[in-house]
Amino acid sequence: EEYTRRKLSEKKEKTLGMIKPDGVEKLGQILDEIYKRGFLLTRLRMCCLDRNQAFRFYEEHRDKPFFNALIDYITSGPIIVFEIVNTNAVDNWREAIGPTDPSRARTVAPTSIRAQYGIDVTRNVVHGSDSAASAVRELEFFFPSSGPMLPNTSKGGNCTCCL
Ligand code: IDP
Repeated sequence: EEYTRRKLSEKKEKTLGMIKPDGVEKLGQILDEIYKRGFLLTRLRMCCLDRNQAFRFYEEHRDKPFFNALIDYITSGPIIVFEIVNTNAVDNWREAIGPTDPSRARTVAPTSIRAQYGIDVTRNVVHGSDSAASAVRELEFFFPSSGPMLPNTSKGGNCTCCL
């Protein structure tokens, strides 16, 4: 019974991971962190978000006091987004990245990615969907099952990933 419960809870799941603009500068180290934990990356792309796209991606936070800082940050340079397929991918990836605030992460989860590479509560290097429902929405945002992908040229060529 315990075995069955564990196997059922280990079902394969997908989540969206993101290396944020400050993380792209530490790309090699962060990819090492991902691979040493055994995460399987099945789709991956680099792109830049313009402000409208960033508003849509983070719309649940629009009334938060940190919203403008978040939009400035996430549009400040290229990002790398990927689909992770893993057992309990949503929870396992959230655990790997650690708490939102890197200084708190350094206390409660010192080996997490945010603890090691995060700068402050805004510039926390990585993102992970916070639920299975968010994962579906966020994967569809970056890897739509029909229609065009988000163009990576929306900044009119100002962006270092679409020169
Ligand atoms: P999460 O990324 O750990 O799920 P959320 O609360 O969903 O955290 O916030 C989204 C992002 O907004 C964070 O990853 C971080 O970049 C930024 N953020 C969250 N809380 C604050 C804050 O209190 N001050 C500044 N930025 C914040």
